[in-house]
Amino acid sequence: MKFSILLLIFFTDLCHVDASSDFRICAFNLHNFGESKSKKTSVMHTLTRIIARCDVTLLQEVRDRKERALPQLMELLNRYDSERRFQAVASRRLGRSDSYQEQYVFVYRTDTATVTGQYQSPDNRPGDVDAFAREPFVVRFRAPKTAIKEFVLIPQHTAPANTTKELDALYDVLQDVRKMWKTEDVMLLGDFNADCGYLAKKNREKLQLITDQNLHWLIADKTDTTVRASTSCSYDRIVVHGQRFANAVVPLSAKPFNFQMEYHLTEEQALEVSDHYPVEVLLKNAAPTLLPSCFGELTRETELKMFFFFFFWSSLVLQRLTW
Ligand SMILES: [Ca+2]
Ligand SMILES: [Ca+2]
Repeated sequence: MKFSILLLIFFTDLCHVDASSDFRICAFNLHNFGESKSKKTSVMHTLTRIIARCDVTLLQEVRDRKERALPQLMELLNRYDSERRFQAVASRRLGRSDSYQEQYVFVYRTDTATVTGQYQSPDNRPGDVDAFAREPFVVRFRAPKTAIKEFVLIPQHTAPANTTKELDALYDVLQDVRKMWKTEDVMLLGDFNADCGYLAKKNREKLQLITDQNLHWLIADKTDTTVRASTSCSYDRIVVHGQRFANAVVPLSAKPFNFQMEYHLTEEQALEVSDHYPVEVLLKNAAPTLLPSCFGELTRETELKMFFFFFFWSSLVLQRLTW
């Protein structure tokens, strides 16, 4: 009997219960990220440290006209921690004029997430054509170790002067995406400029993105997402759709990441990185599995059957051996 218990311990240890940390989703407005930032070693180092904390990071305000800054950032990320590999999926350059364009970029850890779909919102809804300055570049991720397994991220960096209109149109994009991919598990995230002078109180009450009870705003109003001590605005937001997704979120984990404080920077040094804090949220891990690394993904029922099968046979073998 002792031997069979040892054997059992051996198997459970070999196929260890995965105790990896929660899955972190981040959204960061990099404030004019391009060539000049990429030349500042300390800025690139801080960016690398911030992004390496996250399983998926939405980067906004990637300007990078010469397309060198982002590859450089990816190289630094992949050198930072040899255990973690990162890849990026980027939108095309978006904007109403040739002189000012931005890209949405999702950077993700290849061992915890894979891209299973992408969709550039065309911004051509009848009666509301060209609602967005930077129409959402929607990406679906599969993350098998999370409780939700697969989810869609809709990014948005609104044009401050047009916040209300763009947030209204964002609600329509959410409905389109739900229908197109037949999923309820959608998160909207980014610099919505949803505070201070850009979103009047009277307009909030009209926005379905705010009033719809199926939408959970995880970064509360009055949360300061700005680096400057002189401003306190809740511009950057994370919103999840549906109860299932809300239940998959670690309670109270959504917050800005104050990298200035965390990395002991002066306000001036922090502002060189960005005038925004990243915002982040944790997703719960999937229910622990008994034999994941040996047999891939199995149902709970199959796992239990296999578990007791090993236990039974190891006892039997032991009995034979000890006779
Ligand atoms: Ca547009
Ligand atoms: Ca502030």
